[in-house]
Amino acid sequence: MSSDIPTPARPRVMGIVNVTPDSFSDGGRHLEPAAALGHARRLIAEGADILDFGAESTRPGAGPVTAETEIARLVPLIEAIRAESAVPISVDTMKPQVAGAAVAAGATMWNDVTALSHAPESLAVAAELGCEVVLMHMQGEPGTMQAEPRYGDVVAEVGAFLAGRAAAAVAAGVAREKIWLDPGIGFGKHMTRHNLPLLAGLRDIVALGFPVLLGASRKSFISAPDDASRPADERLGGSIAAALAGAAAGVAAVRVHDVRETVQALRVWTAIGQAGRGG
Ligand code: HH2
Repeated sequence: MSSDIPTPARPRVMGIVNVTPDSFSDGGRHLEPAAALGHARRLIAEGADILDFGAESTRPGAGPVTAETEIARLVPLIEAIRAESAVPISVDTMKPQVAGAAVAAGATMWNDVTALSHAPESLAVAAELGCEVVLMHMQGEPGTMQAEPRYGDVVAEVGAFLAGRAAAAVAAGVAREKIWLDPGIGFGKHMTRHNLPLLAGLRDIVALGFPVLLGASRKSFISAPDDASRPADERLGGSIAAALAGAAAGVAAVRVHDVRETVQALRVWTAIGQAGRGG
């Protein structure tokens, strides 16, 4: 017996490949090019639908990285994966030069935590590249954003910001169907007062009419309702809980470190949604 309840398709799973010496969640384990390539291959084998390569950490206090360094870390990896797999590749960078080099190497998505506002030419470069773009919300700057984040209504304010950046991107010539939105969990958000309401209010962000990417994996808000002493790589349960909250709200993709476990959770969630009454 089939269910009458419409079941949303499961969100796609974006696997994170950090090529940084100081990423908050995996401590730069993948800085070595060979290690990063091996990690990317493993995430593909585990069922990643998209890979997100980043070479600059946004962790508070992380040192700046030049465009040349980012390009030198990213391009060989993107080329190597492109040569052996058709998996869509995203590049996590705020620098238009890096996005351009990554797209030339085979990336098809520019994931920008500054929502194309870091450089004056970011919007025009995104239009020119013609790739998909992720516009993420952040309050403040990476180095200081967690000092004292303030909102009246966090869901409404993040939604208004994202709608404004999407309009700016369209005005600059980015095709509407290439635009993704991301509420930016942990980016200038109080652990519980802002991150949890944003996760609870994701439907309002989805209702803006663009695919939504949710990045909650291993973030520190997970330790607030749990054991605050747990390090980032012991937050799998909370990461999956957040991914399922995203799935229920209709997000299009989740950005995660633990691909195999997240794919399994989403498959089971989808199967439960599709199950009939039984018997
Ligand atoms: N979070 C991080 C980095 N990039 N991009 C999007 N679109 N959404 C996110 O939530 C997001 C992101 C931070 O996570 P991680 O890559 O694990 O750490 P680091 O910034 O230290 O590289």
